[in-house]
Amino acid sequence: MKLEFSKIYPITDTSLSTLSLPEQVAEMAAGGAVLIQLREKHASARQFFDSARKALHVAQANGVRLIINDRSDIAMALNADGVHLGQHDLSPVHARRLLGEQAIIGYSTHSLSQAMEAVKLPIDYLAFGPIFPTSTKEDPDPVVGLKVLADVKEIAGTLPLIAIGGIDETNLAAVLAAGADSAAMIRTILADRDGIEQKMRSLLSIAAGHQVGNV
Ligand code: 3NM
Repeated sequence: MKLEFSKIYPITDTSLSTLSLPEQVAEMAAGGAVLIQLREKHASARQFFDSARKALHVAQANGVRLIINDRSDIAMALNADGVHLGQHDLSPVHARRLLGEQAIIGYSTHSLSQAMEAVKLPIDYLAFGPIFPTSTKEDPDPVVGLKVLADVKEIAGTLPLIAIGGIDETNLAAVLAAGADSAAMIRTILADRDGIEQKMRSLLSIAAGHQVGNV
């Protein structure tokens, strides 16, 4: 499989951290991240491209794969590892056409019906959320909860399932127990400017302690 998932999928955010994108990537990589998503909702395309290019150098120097949020064009121009698409972005079919077979394409879904449609698309992982309330995303979809996450696991089958939205140390084990292959997180990881590396390590160790059927 072209995509090896860690149980923790960190996402950058320059509105929640005073660190730059390359600095956030460096900290996340130091803490053990293997796949990082660059999410930048307010920068212009050119600003995002410039900081993403620096972040990609940091990621490559650390053997980490980098996914660009929303922007297939920026992912393509940078030759990044892939793109993460929302329901209003270019569709996975067209992103695949642009980026090619090797690119990692992730896709956000927020309901059972969206998940059922998503599994027919040329994607490498399915994201589902928000599992819990989140203040990080502007205008989030309704909270879906752990029970529906478990239902989506059935729909996803062997397609990696990433849970997102309000996940932290207190609920991570329950999210993995419900069937998520990985938990994507923003605020929990970035909250303490000086503690990103340490937070990554502690989340990875909580995730490593989790065993299916033993929660
Ligand atoms: N997407 P935090 S929830 C970016 O439901 C994003 O698809 C969501 O941030 C979805 O870990 C969300 O700080 C925000 O809650 C996740």
